[in-house]
Amino acid sequence: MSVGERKLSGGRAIAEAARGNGMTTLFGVPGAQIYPLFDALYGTDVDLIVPRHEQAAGYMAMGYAKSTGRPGVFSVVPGPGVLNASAALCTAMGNCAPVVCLTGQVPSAFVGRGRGHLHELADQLGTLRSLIKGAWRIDAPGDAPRLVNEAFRAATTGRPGPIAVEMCWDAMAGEGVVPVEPPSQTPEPSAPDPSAVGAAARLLATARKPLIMCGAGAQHAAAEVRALAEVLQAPVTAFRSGRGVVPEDHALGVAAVAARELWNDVDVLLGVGSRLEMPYLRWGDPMRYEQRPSSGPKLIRIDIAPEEMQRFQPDVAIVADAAVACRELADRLAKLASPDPSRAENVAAAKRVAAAAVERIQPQTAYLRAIRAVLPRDGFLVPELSQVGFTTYTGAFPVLAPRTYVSEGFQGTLGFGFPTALGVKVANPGKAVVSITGDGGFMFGVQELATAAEYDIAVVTIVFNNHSFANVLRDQELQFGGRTIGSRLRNPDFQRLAESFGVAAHRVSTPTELERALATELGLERPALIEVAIEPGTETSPWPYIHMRRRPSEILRG
Ligand SMILES: Cc1ncc(C[n+]2csc(CCOP(=O)(O)OP(=O)(O)O)c2C)c(N)n1
Repeated sequence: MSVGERKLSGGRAIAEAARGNGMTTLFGVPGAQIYPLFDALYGTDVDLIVPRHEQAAGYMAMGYAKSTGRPGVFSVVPGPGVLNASAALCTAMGNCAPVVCLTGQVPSAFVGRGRGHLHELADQLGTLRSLIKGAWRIDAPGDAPRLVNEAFRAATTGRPGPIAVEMCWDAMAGEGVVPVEPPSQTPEPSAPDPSAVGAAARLLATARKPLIMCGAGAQHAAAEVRALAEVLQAPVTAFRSGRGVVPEDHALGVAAVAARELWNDVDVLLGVGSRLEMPYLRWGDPMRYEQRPSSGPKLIRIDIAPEEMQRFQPDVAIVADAAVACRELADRLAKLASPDPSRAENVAAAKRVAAAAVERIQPQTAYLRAIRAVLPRDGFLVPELSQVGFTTYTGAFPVLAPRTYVSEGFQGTLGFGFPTALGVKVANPGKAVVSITGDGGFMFGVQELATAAEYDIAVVTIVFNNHSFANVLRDQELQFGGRTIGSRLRNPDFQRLAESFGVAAHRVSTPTELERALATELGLERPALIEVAIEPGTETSPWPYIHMRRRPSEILRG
């Protein structure tokens, strides 16, 4: 062995390389093929959190990643472990979350033989590659530093996303000579094409009513987006993943309903790290695929992923990091821009319309206001597919800081919320974290009450219990002549259930009671569940204020 080389098991080589790349917490469920990886954590400074289902390991890693921008790492056994975590992996992919999955594989002699070895999948790498950003095998301990570095680099660069690495059972247990390799370095973002920046600046300089729409790709660029918005006096909006880049209580921060009120008059739309789902699918026709928007404002897009420019093809494409591109645009526009002086009043008026509109979505808006009243500005909210969760899309819950609204992304994965919130709290121990769920979605991950109690993860989970999959129930009542099927739920007693796990519990039935109980629990810093009793069928549909074909002011007029 030469200097610096050591003899290590495959599992230890992976663990050390992951630690070198910043892994301080591993979420995972052990099993035979990955024992050496878990053993390598014994006595180290890496915190191990073992959830009660592999899906939660994936969601916790996603919550960790989304709330910090740093990679979230989880480990599960191959085959069923990977498949149990696969909805979380798809969700992380849709959410552009830098997640690294460390898994095993059957013994090398059995790969591809179809012999039915423990946890065998016909093609685990192929399966994973069809779902996530990348997946590869580490054949020998000596390859681990390079290939684990590559996993962290790939997860975090370009458009972030999940990466999986697997190692065969014998290779992970066996020893090999492992070279010393420095951890991967984040490359400096490359400069955008100056001619594209110039073309965008020219369009924006003459725009009278520009709008900026952010996605996940803008979360690290809050200062730059805000500076650009102020130069242009352009309102900044987002649907889910880009919320909080400009706080929604800033004069230029507008959530979805206010943005829709402004939309018909927008002459230039600047998308920043966003798929632009809201204007073209939610406010347009979700069934019609358009490669190039056929109507609406001129479109400028800033995106790190060149392939994104082939989807909603823009008039000007800037393939670049959002922070770099926005800074360059703001510099150029500082002298060129001549914002419309009436824009500020225009935006304020749209916000007033939005406030009146969301007041109609009751009781959800009243409950969201109660949560906002006690959640600090930098506290996190993890919504969930539910009546109250959907209502957050409208702006009824203003998002006030980057990364503090951790949503499900386009997969719309019911059940993601509670376990994701646990990962957010692990990554942000000093911050308040609230998870809101329906009774249906909460039960997808109810077993994680044990994880919250065991590791003292002080998430406050608010379960809005309407004894139904309320959205499904409403759709069946409205669209299927009242033939409701499979949408009513008989639930456990949530208070007693939580208490049996050692989690504090409350039951409330008004927004004022919720505000009081939440304030108490946020002060106590302990895992807690608050059940909100909701009479089935009493929640106003939020959908008229999400899929808005018309201006909200027109919807309000009836
Ligand atoms: C993985 C997955 N399964 C099913 C759905 C379809 N779905 C969307 S919302 C919903 C009902 C959610 O019910 P609940 O969590 O009780 O919230 P509520 O709407 O009643 O407030 C269902 C079944 C989904 N989005 N994701």
